[in-house]
Order: sequence, then C-alpha cells, then structure tokens
Amino acid sequence: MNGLYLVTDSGIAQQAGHSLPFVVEEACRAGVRWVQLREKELSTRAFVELGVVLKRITQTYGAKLIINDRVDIALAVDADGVHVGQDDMPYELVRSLIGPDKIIGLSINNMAELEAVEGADLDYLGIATIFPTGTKTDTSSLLGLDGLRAICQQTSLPTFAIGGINVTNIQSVLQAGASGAAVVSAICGQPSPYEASRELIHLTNP
Ligand code: TZP
Ligand code: MG
Repeated sequence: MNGLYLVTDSGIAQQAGHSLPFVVEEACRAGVRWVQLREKELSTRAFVELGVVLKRITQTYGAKLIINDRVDIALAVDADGVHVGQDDMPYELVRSLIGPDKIIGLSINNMAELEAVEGADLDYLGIATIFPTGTKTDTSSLLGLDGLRAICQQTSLPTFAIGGINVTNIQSVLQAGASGAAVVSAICGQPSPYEASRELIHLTNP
C-alpha cells in the first residue's frame, strides 16, 4: 500500500469547486488507500450522513476510512478506525469503545508526547506539524524535517507526517523516516484531485 493519506476538509474542497464525495472518489480512483473524515463545522447529522457516503466509496476501492475525533460516528458508519489528538478522548477509552480490531491513530506534536505513549496500543502516529500550513490555524510549533526525523527514529509505530506537505516536499518527509504523508490541501484544494493524487503517489513510490 502506498503511504499517501488524504485528510478531508469540505471547505477547502468547496473553494476548489468540489464536493467531498467527489474528492474522495477521485483520490481513491487514483490509488489513495487511507482517508480520514475530518470535519470541524458539521452537525452530527450531516457528519454521519457524509460518513455513510464515504464508507461506501472507500469500501468500493478497498481504502480505509478513519473518523477524526468522533468515536460515535466511527461506530455508526462502521468505519475502519478513529484518529484522535492530544485533547480528544484518551486512546485507551477509544480502544475500549471500538474494540481490538479497529485502527487508532494519535497525533504527536513533540518528543515528550511520543515518550508518553511508548508501548501504547496504537496503530499509527500522525506527526504534526512539519511545514507551515494555512489549513489549520491552531497548529503546534513546526517540527521541520529534523524534528520529524528525531521522532521517527524513536518509534516503531507507522508514522504519517502532516502539515504543509505537497508535491514539492513529499519525498523529503519520507526520506526523513516517515512511513507516509497526510495531506489536505494538496488533494482537496486542487483542480483535479485525481491528478494531484496520482502525482503524490508517484512521488512516494518512484
Ligand atoms: N494537523 C496538523 S497540520 C494539519 C492538520 C490536520 C492540516 C494540514 O493541511 P495541509 O493542507 O495538508 O497543510
Ligand atoms: Mg482532534
């Protein structure tokens, strides 16, 4: 499986003239196999309805669907897993709610947060924030490639780097040791999410 991970933002997709289901279908058609539904503004009803639609699309392509923050929505749509941040539900509780077979990803912003989860029952880590990004305003301080490298060297869990990753720098995060790269605007905000995904996948797998 390639290491490209699409994180959704329906606002950014809309600005580029796309619906979110269109972006996800185009990305999956291009070969993306990790999709995270991350919606901060939606009502619970709209979130769950979108989750049902994305579940159908991702399942068709054999891609994983991960829900950001909302364990209830992950359960309701039978998603493959949940992604939580440092201020969200503790991952031990997420595990007890979603069971042993689902995927749990946790965001790590610095070395201290990594040390706190040594040996934890997690499936992957999201490593943030690598480069400047306009997509998330409340980001942690920037890790850059050196910070990313230091964290990747200290963990045996799969790592997805996130923050400001695009066609110009995706290879550098993999060279720094990340297992994969998670992107929002580099797919959702592009004129062709299909072509953008193809190019990013090609760069991860030259
Ligand atoms: N977490 C840290 S940065 C970020 C998230 C969700 C947004 C990344 O967006 P982009 O457009 O890929 O820089
Ligand atoms: Mg969160």
